[in-house]
Amino acid sequence: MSQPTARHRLDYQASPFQIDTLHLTVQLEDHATLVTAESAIRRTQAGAAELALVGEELALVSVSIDEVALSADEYRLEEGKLVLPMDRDSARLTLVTRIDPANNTALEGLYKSEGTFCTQCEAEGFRRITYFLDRPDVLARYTTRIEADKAAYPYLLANGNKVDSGDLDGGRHFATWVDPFPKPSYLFALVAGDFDLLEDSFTTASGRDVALQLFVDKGQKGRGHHALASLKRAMKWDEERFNLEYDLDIYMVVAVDFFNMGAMENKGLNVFNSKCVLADSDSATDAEFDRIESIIGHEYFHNWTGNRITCRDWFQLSLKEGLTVFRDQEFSSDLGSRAVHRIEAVKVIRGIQFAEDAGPMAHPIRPDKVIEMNNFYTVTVYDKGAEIIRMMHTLLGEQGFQKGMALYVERHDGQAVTCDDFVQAMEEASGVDLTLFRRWYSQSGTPVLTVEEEFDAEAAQYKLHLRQHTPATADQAQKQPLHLPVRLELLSTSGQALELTLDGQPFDGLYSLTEPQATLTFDGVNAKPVASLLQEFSAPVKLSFAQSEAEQIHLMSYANNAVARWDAAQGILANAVFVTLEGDTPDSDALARAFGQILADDRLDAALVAQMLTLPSVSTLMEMHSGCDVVALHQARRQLQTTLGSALAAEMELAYQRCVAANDAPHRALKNLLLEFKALCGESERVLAQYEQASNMTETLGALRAANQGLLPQRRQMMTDFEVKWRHDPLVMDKYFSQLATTPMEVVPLLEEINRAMSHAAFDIGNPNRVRALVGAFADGNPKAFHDASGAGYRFLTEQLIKLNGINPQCAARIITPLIGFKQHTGERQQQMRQCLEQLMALEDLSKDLYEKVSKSLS
Ligand code: 7MF
Ligand code: ZN
Repeated sequence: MSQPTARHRLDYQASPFQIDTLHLTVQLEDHATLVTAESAIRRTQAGAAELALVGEELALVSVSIDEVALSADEYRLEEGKLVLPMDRDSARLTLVTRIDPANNTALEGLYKSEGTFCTQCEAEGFRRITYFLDRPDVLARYTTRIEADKAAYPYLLANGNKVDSGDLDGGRHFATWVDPFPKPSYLFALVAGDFDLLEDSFTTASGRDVALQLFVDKGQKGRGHHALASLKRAMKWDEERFNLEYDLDIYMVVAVDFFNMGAMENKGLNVFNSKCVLADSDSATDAEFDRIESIIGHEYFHNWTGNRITCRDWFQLSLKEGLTVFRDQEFSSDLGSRAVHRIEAVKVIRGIQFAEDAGPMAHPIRPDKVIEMNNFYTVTVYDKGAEIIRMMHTLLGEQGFQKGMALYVERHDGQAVTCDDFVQAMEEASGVDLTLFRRWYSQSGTPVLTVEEEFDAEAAQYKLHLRQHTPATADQAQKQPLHLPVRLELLSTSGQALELTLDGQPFDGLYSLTEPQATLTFDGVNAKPVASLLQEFSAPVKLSFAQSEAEQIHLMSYANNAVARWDAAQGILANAVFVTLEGDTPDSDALARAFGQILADDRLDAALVAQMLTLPSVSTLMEMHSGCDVVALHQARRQLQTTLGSALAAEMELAYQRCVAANDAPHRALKNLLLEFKALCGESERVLAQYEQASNMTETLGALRAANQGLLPQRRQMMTDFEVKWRHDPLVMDKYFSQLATTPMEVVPLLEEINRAMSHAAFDIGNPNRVRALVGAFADGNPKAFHDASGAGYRFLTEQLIKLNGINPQCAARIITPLIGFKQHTGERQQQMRQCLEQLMALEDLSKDLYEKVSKSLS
């Protein structure tokens, strides 16, 4: 096979032709689905005489232009392309292609999931349905006629409104759908199957009624109510906060079992991974309920930020994704705890995105060079992208930001645009200069903000010296200074926030750093204050600021901002882990006093207390001290948990009892965290009792996790009980698989158990949820076994990747992540990991998806 080639952002060229309408007829059959595509072609570039359409895995049946059939010597079929003569200003093109949905294990294009036909077209899956201008700047009006067996597929769905339906010969039937809004091909969707249907309706602010329909597997109706209620909340919120209203008469959501991603925002017809919609309290945790609400919101919010206004090219992906993640985060924060949601977002950036910046796949939120687009649906594009939007929100304020949004929507509705068009609208509407800010779109890497303080008691002056520096990344050697909004607060020794005067002006707490360095001079400061810097994580940077433990404890108690208090707690805990790693003992009395006070304070939000007491993840800690021994780090983290658990045993017991009494989601979060501390201290009776008395999945899973993490004697009995109860429910079995895969056992016996699980009736290597629950959780969530010095964990992952390469390359490319970051590990491990990567590199049929990641990591 020829080596895959990269595409470059700067090579963008407008399409010489547009397609204004597309009439699709899809005659569904398992192995021989016929797709007839009639396009209205319009020439947009004088002199263009050939039309090049892209297509993959298609059998071409016939071609005609303006009703005249073309013979095979009148067109060219090249690798992935169909080139047609088109020396005319407009034409009707009719293509017939044949596809094989039942053998489509890649789950891109049209495929069969259990008994359901469904599609996934983002980013470049539409080209597996027909030859087309499969690029987001080609916007067409779609009409879709679906034909299928009526008994097996009573529901035939596509984008827009249903305009016709009826019976056909041979037990078949049809439905025709018209989508009035021009859209790019990646938003096309088609579903055919048999479902339980949940229905509701929503009246928009302007008084239009929208029919809401949720299609789920037969028997799953009871698990759909939360998603439908979430959808109505999302629709209302977008009207209130963003003044954006839904635009069609119907909004459909379909849950499917085989899906590569979480969900997809197809116009009027969202397709969801069933694990991201279905929930009841018996089978889903509180965290999953929250996640469903946010994903339902995310896909709904795309209707404006993504669908009505879309991306010009795929390098602009963050235009819709960064913005829509920002919007779903705000939705969750307005409806629930703002501090806890902010903390969750910060953890993703520090634990996952910083690692991506430090690894071989580093890229700016607007990438410059792509081999396989599917590899760029990353935490950088999504979550760092959302941080970039959030910084604009910080700089412009809510009012300025909303003015910018209004201008963006008014100016670009119905268009395919660039990230720069968005920034331009924000800048014009608010009058805030974003010239320098734009660098966030083109520069990769994590800036380090180094701060030194200086206090002059005599002059009553306090100074902060700020310096920014971005280390080189794999993709970019040279870095420039960025525009960093730095939110800060100075606390007095008694814990009061100081009224600040900066350079003679009243200071509101937000400083814009635009230079490589700057000094902030605060006057009238009589005693050395304690600085709380980068409050709310006001910029996605690493902060380097030497503070004593006493100062951090001061912040943890007195900072006015809850995220800042959490951040101080995390700093204390991270230091204590590193002290333990060095073989020293942290001052457990001081820790116990500080955290004991938090545990005892029943006025605090229990979910926030849980966040404060959660030790930074191993990946977050690795990002703080790259190159350290990951297994030793994991052990040190464990040791500190045990130390805290025994030092605070009495306080934890009291808090646990309070949580039992309160019995709501925030208290369940804290209760499960406390149970894990107890398990690590060997309190096995308590764990078993919670398992046996559990009245919802949150409590059950909390107990199961505690038992497994603490390797308690009861763990096997509990796991077996769980398996017997849920063996016929694959979504719940995913929790079982993940618990097993993340158990901190020795690698050899663990891999035996994992291999046995792979032949469990509920396991299916063709289902991405199962693969992620078992193989992904092992590689990503079990540092002890995965990184075992023998290399057995790496070799197991490699075996699975070789299988998945031929089944579902996108799924393979997702779970390879822990392997390609090998350069952050110790020498011995690097050797073992490199060997595995070389073995993959030598595969004859290595997919583009894996090739891009493996080749980058080895170079
Ligand atoms: C919330 O972005 C945040 C991110 C692409 C598929 C959903 O709407 C999407 C799709 C991937 C990774 C993450 C998310 C999505 C996709 C996602 C979902 C909910 N356009 Br790949
Ligand atoms: Zn999205």
